[in-house]
Amino acid sequence: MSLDNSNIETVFGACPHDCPDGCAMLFDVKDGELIKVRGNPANTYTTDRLCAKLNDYHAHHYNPDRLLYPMRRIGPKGSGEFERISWDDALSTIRERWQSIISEFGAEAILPYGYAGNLGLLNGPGCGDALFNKLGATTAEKTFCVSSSITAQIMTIGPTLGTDPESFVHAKFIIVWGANPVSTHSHLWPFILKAQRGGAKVVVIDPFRTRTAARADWHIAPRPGTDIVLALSMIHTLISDNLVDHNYVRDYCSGFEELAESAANYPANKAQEITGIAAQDIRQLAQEYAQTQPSVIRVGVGLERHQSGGQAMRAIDCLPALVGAWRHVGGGLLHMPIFVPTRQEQSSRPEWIDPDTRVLNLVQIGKHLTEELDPPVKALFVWNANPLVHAPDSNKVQQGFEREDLFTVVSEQFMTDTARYADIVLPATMAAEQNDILTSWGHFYINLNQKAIEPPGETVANSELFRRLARTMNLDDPHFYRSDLEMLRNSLDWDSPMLDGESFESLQERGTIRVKVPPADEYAPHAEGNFPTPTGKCEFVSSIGAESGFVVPPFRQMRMDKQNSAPINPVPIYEPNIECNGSDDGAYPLQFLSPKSHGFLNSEYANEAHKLKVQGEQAVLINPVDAAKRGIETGDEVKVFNDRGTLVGDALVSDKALAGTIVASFGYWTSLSRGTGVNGLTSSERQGFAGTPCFYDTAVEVLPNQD
Ligand SMILES: Nc1nc2c(c(=O)[nH]1)N[C@H]1C(S)=C(S)[C@@H](COP(=O)(O)OP(=O)(O)OC[C@H]3O[C@@H](n4cnc5c(=O)[nH]c(N)nc54)[C@H](O)[C@@H]3O)O[C@H]1N2
Ligand SMILES: Nc1nc2c(c(=O)[nH]1)N[C@H]1C(S)=C(S)[C@@H](COP(=O)(O)OP(=O)(O)OC[C@H]3O[C@@H](n4cnc5c(=O)[nH]c(N)nc54)[C@H](O)[C@@H]3O)O[C@H]1N2
Ligand SMILES: [Mo]
Repeated sequence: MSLDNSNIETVFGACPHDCPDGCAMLFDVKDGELIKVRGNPANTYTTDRLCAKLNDYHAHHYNPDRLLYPMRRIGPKGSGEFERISWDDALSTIRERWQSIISEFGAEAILPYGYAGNLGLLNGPGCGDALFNKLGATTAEKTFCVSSSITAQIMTIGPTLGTDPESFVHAKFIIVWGANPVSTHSHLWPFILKAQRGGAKVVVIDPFRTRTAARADWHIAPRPGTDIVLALSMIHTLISDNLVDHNYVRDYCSGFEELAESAANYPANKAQEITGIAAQDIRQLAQEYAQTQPSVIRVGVGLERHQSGGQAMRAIDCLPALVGAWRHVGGGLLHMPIFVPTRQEQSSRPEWIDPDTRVLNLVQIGKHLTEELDPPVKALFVWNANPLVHAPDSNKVQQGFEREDLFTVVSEQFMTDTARYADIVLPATMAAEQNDILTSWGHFYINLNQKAIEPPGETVANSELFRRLARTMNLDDPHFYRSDLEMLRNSLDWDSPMLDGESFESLQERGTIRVKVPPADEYAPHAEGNFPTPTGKCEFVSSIGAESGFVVPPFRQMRMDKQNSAPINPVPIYEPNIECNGSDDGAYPLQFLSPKSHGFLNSEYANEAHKLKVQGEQAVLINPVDAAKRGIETGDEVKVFNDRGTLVGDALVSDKALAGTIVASFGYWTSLSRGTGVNGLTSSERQGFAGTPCFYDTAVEVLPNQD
């Protein structure tokens, strides 16, 4: 902590949001008040700049709508009518209800619902799991995000950090594939821009002309869900045009023949029919990608939200090895450099789970709450999550939350759509009011977050929340009673070579540390193979995951039900979308995409007037061809609907949306909307491999709203 002459104390902060940028921050405090939040320039990736959402983050802490006290529901579920109660009252109610549910239905009738509203090692996704593991509650799978793409990566190139985002400046050909960094991880963009200004060609592959696509040298807009065909066709061109780095493939890869066979199904003409991209463009893309080294690919999560999204990732993961891009600094692929040495057992304790314990995937929460289950879910505990906005088929989710016999507790900062359905609401702190360590899923740094101000009202950090709950439930394992400091010290494996020379003390001193890999200007992690797969090779034919259909990523208690998951084809193959399969004669001829907004962070900030003003009301982007057919003009109020639900928004007629698709941003709250949020339309039925929901395989119709 440093003190300067203006009486401003500055401590280290770390952005807790679920975002690949994971910014290192500085909290400025004066007279006990957080007066400013800044980027910490010591982090050369996230720098002193914060994103549009966080640049007034101090004010977010003082939002008058924050929940400050425990509350009990007094009106009907969903009404938002609550009365203040004490923590003791809240905790004893929870104990009584849980105990009676356990004695009548068994502990599996309790379902924990924690997700990624906070990514900290103390307060993040897994932080409550140990308590529920100990109670014998149902185990929750959480496969909302990156589950299939990270599984694909582990199956192909292994749990590698991949290309350092800071070395993108050395690339000469950059493909941004199914990602929108200008909006969703804006600290990558300056590195791409620097490369572009130095002559690199930037290609964006996205059905929607995003802010990122608009800045690209070449925007390629495939039909959603067909990236696997595009990638396999590129591979076919690489092979037929003799652009493969055969020495690299011979020395460091396996399964070339099988991959070549799968790719041979998609010569450019055939791929054109499926993807909608001209055959000539597909060939040119493959040729330039191979011949312009270093070439690098940034993959996002957009393309995994389809039936063959995971397999598309597998095929894309093969590309840099095929052209030898890994040989170069700035070449290769960046997806999720999450493989820093955290000690997961500090939060969740998988060894406490009885192998027979029921596993439910939270993606299907609506189904679990409304259909018959044995035992039924009688108690839900929600933290770090807003399922009524983020989970698919949200009308069904709401129906489940309306159940009078369901005892729901929600720990929240705001009265979200979900909190409105709680029986008990517990108030949660924000970043500057708590301690944590943050790793990132977009860069190579670890950031310390120091408590800067006193928590308002009776808010508590998740770490303290679960201490209180453990005490309430009379659990005696010391795991539950560690102090924040003890947890902070132990949340990383300081003996790992990746943290060589660093310690908790050095993190406290500098606030941000880089894992011990060579500097970005020298780092070429797979110049000589060394892929952390079982064979040490880039596995075009995967040796893992194929049978069980899943790989447990080394973070988040994600996929558990080995038995219930479909086997994964070990060679990338194409499976067409199920709902949006190209026939446009049905009642719902359009494909509905609901990517991230520019102005919100998932559903966070969507309740703040000034953020809403910047982001704008829910817009519905529609291609001029589709708009003309329906007599829709920009500014018209339209309804987008299918059998599951109806979203109401303002039409924006634009060729940014590919013909045949509708684009509406994710994040808006149903309680503040004219219809539902985007997930009123999506289905929870179909999941790609490793459980990823097919959010974007959603068929809809759009019409002027006359209701
Ligand atoms: N501003 C902002 N930033 C965020 C978030 C936010 O809500 N707002 N959320 C955070 C979170 S949780 C995440 S996971 C990341 C996600 O960040 P991104 O990886 O950028 O993910 P999305 O916006 O979901 O999708 C990216 C793009 O994929 C495109 N897409 C959809 N279908 C396909 C397809 O079939 N093929 C291809 N090639 N592209 C397709 C969409 O049109 C979209 O533009 O962003 C994080 N950062
Ligand atoms: N249609 C569609 N659906 C999507 C997506 C999409 O692109 N389209 N994206 C998906 C993706 S990638 C993701 S990651 C999920 C995101 O889903 P979530 O991770 O659930 O994200 P949010 O909806 O922002 O909800 C996080 C909640 O946690 C609360 N919170 C934050 N910090 C704390 C804390 O310290 N303690 C407690 N108790 N609460 C806290 C916030 O106030 C917020 O209400 O949504 C998924 N759903
Ligand atoms: Mo996400």
